[in-house]
Amino acid sequence: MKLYYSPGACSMAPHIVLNELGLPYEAVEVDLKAHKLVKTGEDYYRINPKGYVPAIRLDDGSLLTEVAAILQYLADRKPETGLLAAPGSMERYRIIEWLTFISSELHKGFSPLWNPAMPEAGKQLAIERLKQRFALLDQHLADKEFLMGPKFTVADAYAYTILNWSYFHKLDLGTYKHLQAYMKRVAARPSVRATAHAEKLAA
Ligand SMILES: N[C@@H](CCC(=O)N[C@@H](CS)C(=O)NCC(=O)O)C(=O)O
Repeated sequence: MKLYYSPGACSMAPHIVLNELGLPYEAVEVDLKAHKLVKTGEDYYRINPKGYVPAIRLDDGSLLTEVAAILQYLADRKPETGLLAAPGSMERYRIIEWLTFISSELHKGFSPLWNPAMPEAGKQLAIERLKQRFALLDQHLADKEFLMGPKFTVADAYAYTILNWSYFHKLDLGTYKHLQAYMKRVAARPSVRATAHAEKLAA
């Protein structure tokens, strides 16, 4: 299996999950400005017409895209790890509920902050909206170790990856004590440390 990624991008979520699962994979770095593979200069649009990461090349040669779909595919390779609940269970729908929230409310909520053409007022509106989501997460995590309770799941890999962008954009998580503690807890996991190291994000 191949994972197409860019350091610190949303592709970090499947990268963390691959390390959690201990599945064999090759990580292929994409230059997102040039839309080319860093090592070979190959045109990334020829690999993934969407042009964005993550994408995974499966052993049958097919390509799977979209973070939420990739995370579910990966976790289903090793159901015994509990990174995702059994198909048809209510727990699984709860995890999908989180994946959808993270994708549409957090991941895409950050988009205006990455856009250099976005006026400052637009960025401020996006920040206000994100802060509402942070407050909700903070409340949820007040009595939980992870989003689903005591167990780390694919939703945590995705949430951590996206919330990590707060530091880059200098959004202070200090007022969200439970969320801040959660970020530290997830960052300390061997899979997350290994991913940060592999993506050359670790100090
Ligand atoms: N809907 C996609 C969005 C992926 C996405 O936003 N990828 C960003 C990095 S976090 C990217 O590659 N942007 C570069 C581009 O769109 O050209 C998903 O959920 O996987």
